Amino acid sequence: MGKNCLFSIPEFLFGKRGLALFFSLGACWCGAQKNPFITHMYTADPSAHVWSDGRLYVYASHDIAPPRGCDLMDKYHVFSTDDMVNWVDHGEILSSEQVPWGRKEGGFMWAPDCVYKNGTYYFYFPHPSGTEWNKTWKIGVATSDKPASGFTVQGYIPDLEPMIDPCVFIDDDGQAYLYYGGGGTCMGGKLKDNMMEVDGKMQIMEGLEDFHEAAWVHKRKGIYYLSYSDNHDEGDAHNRMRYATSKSPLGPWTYQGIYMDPTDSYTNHGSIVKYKGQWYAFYHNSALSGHDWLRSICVDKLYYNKDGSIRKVVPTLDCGASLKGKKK
Ligand code: FUB
Repeated sequence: MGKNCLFSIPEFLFGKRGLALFFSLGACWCGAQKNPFITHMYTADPSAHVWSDGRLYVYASHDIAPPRGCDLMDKYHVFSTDDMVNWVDHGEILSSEQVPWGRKEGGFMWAPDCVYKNGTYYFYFPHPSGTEWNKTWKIGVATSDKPASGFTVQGYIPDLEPMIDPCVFIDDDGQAYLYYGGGGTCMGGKLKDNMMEVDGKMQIMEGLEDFHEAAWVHKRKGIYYLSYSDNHDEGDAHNRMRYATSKSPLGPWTYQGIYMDPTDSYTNHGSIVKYKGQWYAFYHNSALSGHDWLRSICVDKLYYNKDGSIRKVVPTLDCGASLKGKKK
């Protein structure tokens, strides 16, 4: 990662109605990748995907100041790039006000994911349906024919246990799989072709060690990788990122180890994606705010060993972002 970058440059701003909202963000004068790569707002839980237009898109949740844990997070933004340096903020794609079945108090739009299938982008988001948020989580589904606008809520995936952090992975044969979890349990199952219902039963993902949340599945050389955050909680150092592998998308999984040590943030949440021949690990930290619940999305290169194991990702910081005194 390049160092000594001084500026983010907003390049284009268009009116809202009918026109796109573009900010070219994070373009350093030195032309290098930087962390955090979004600095005009607080962001968390990056789900990264490469779509057929050749751009890499990141679907993130949005921390809002002043923070109250993760209660007030009520909207999502999408960011994209074609060079890992210049990022476009496509604006808000969904808020809790647009969820007909959502809790009346709003908030709690937590870690989302998005997949593309047969001309439609499916955006999956955890959101409670009741005031008692912890017992009423649903996995909502919104769709659009565009990757970063026009999303309409279609409903939620029925008959799921109330847990969070959906990840949808589509295998080479076109079969889609849903993963989600919380409270120490990660579950996975097949999705029907409509992408809104589970085909059969969700099953516990066996073989993970110390699962907390933030499941993410990717495939490399025929091996499935399930990555997630753990329950580590010591002093100021919190969630680590771990992973397990399998020859099957639903396990059983073989635990492999930690691929990222804690950042300065209480939580971590990652996605792993290949772009233009390079693998990347997305995650978040609290570098801009020094506050656990005002997080910022980051990315660093990820490398595999010859045996397919993941080398520890070393988080980088630059462009003037500084770690401030820790606030909870
Ligand atoms: O951002 C809200 C929650 O914090 C996410 O759903 C978890 O993965 C953790 O990052």
